Amino acid sequence: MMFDLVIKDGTIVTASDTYIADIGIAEGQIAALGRDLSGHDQIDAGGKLVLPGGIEAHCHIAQESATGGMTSDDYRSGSISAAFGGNSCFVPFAAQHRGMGVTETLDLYDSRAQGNSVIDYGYHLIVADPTEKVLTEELPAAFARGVTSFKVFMTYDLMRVDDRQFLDILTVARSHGALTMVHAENSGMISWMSDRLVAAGHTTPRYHAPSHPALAESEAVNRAIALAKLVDAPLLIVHVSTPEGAALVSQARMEGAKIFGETCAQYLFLTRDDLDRPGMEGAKFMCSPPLRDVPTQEALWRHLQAGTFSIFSSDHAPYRFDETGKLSNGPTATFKQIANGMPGIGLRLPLLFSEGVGKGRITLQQFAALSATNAARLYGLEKKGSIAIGMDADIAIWDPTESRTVTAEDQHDNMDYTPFDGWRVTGWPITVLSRGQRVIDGGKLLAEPGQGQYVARAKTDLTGYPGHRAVELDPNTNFGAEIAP
Ligand code: DUC
Ligand code: ZN
Ligand code: ZN
Repeated sequence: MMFDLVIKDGTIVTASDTYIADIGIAEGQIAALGRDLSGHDQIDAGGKLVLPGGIEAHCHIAQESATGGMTSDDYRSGSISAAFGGNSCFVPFAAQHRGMGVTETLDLYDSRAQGNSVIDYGYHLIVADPTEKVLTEELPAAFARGVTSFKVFMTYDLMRVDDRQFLDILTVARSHGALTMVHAENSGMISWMSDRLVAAGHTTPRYHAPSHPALAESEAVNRAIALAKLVDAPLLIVHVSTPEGAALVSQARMEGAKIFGETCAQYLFLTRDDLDRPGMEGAKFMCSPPLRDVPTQEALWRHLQAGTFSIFSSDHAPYRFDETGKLSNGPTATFKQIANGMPGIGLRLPLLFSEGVGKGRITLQQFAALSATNAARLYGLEKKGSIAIGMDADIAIWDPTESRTVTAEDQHDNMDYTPFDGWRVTGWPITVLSRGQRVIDGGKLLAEPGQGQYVARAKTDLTGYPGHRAVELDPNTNFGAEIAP
């Protein structure tokens, strides 16, 4: 048989195996794995690593904040930067703000994404206004259109839900098989600390770090896990930045609760000392939760190695270092008035490869799992995340020996800086295919905007998670009250 495309002689890496074989691709899918395959088109991958295309599962693209600030990347520039960084699919957020409907929100993001993305995409829905209509009609409708993960915030006055609303969302999500995601920080601790710091004249970017104490994260992670356990709902704690938060995730997983964890590149590679750069430079390193310290980095690496974190993301939240972004409240704004977030969608995988695989911290299998496979399973991307017959031909070919020095220009995004400027990385994705089409090859973008398609996602795979049933919700032990979801 003649395939449309054959990738020849590459070293195929999946979350379980490494082996040399050819890949035959037909109609956008992997049709054969073998030797001496022939195709109308061919890529010689001898000496290269052939991995599942990366899935960037936490990024903010064409998204307004609650106060109106727009990210600098849209679906065109964001997807291009993601593709240059080895990704063939991404799942940005669609943010409901108060007063907006969920269907209206998803329609808006459809209009932003359609015709623009060069790689396949879906959305996580941010729920900031869980009205009765949202809970009973619109979240089920979102699920039906393939949006199967909902994020809530425990902090930010204009976004946060209270514990009771959080329980309602967890319960609706659970009843449909959706995954709830949470930004877990204690709101009162942060606003109390922030106000005291500013009142005492401590307003520069470095004070963003003490304004978000580690205890604010661990308190909220503990509470979020308790809420999820009460109703036996799956929950992913996003952007975990502290050893204490990670330990709580690990403990809940040991108990069999349906708890998942995510950490992000910046918490492994940067520290709060980066916030203490001259003038307003530190603003480039402001994200929430904030950067911590070197012992924290080491602890988070150990949790990554041990499997506490299923997901490793960039949390690409791009705001330029100018009046459209970080400096929109002027050059002397307090840390409270500066947009939170930093770019990194094009560097998540090169950094993890170089610092993780290259320095012997993780195996190639762990790299494949963290780049794509785990996200595909957790977020219901059934045709993605592995190299196997019948899967979409979403593939990244890496040269493990190519060394590069990171520059902002090389990110192909709409940003004017990268927090990783000057980093030296070894290992680079040289070819990226999406459904068998070349998106990136030889350092060039070959895909047209709009080539990426919306992917309706399925349920989270919870096989192997026994869960936790609170005795108070069990009719056998609550005097027969049938109130469980
Ligand atoms: N949460 C995110 O997930 N990203 C950027 C800022 C934030 O609060
Ligand atoms: Zn968040
Ligand atoms: Zn984020």
